[in-house]
Amino acid sequence: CGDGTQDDEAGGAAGDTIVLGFAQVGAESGWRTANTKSIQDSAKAAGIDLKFSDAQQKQENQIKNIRSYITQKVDVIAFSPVVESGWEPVLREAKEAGIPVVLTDRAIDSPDTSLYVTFLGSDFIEEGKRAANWLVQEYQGKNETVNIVELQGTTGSAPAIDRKEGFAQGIAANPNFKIIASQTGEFTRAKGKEVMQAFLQSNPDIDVLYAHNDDMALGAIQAIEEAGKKPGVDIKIISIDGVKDAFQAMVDGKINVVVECNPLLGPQLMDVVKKVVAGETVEKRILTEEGVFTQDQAAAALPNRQY
Ligand code: GZL
Repeated sequence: CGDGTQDDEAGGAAGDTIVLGFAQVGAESGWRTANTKSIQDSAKAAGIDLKFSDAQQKQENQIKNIRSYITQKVDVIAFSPVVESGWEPVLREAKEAGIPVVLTDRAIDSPDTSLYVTFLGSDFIEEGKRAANWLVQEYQGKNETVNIVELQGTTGSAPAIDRKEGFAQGIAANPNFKIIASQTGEFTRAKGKEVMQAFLQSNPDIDVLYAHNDDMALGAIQAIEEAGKKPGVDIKIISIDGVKDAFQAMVDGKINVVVECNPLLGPQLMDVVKKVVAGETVEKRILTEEGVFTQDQAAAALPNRQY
C-alpha cells in the first residue's frame, strides 16, 4: 500500500532478507532437475528466501505462479519461459508492481526488453552450430548422402527454435546432409523413444539422429536397439545437454558427441538478484560457459560431471 510500513514489504521480518520468486518450467529432464537443484542450493547458500514453483511445462501455470509472486510482493521474480511468446501481459503487471524480472535459461521473443533486467543462459543457436560442426568434421571428404532425423525440443521454446536454426545453418553448405524427418519429442525420454520408433518405421535408412537434448536421445537409443540396430554405429547420435547418463552412453559407444548446455545457473542468478536489489547495473545478456565432448573424452570427464 506504499506507506512504507515494514509489514508491506515481502522481505521477511527484518526486511533485509531478499525474497526471490522462481517460476520453473517443470521437471521434464535430467537437465531441468540439475537446474532446479542449482537454484535451490544457491539460494540457501546466498541467504536468499526462495519461493519456488513447478509449472509442469504449462505456460498458463507459469503465468499463474508469476502472478502469485507479484501478489506476495517478492523482491525479484526469475523464471525460465517454457515458450518464447505470450509473456507481455504478466511481465507488464510485474513492472507496474515495481518488481524486477530476471530471465534464466530460456529467452522470450518480446521486443520490449524493459520487461526484464537481464537474460542469463546459453546461446542455443551456437549449440546447434556446434552439433552441426561435429557432423561436418565426421563426414569430411566423403561424398555420400547422409539421412538425418531430428528430435526437436518443446514446440515454441527458445532451445527448440534456436537449436534447429543453428544446426540447419551449420549443415547448409553440404547438400549431402538431408534432414528427412523432424518432430518434437518434448524434451522427454518417453516421447523421444515414441517419435524415434515412428522415424524408424517410416525411414529404413537413417544415418544420423540429432536430438535437442540427452533425455530424448536416451529414449531414442531404446527404440533403435529394439529395432535391432546399433546406436552410435548404425545410427550416429548427436545430443545436447551433457547429463551423466549421456556421458555413460558415450562411454558405451551409443552416443557419438554431446554439446554441453550448462544447467548450473544458480550461483550466477543469486549474484544478479543481489545486484538488482542493491540497485547496481547488470548487463542485459549473461552467457553461460559450455563446451563439446566426444566419445574419446567421455570416460575421463564422467567422474567430474556435476549433473
Ligand atoms: C536448455 C533447457 C532445455 C534442456 C532440456 O537450456 O531449456 O530444457 O536442453 C530441458 O533438457 O528440458
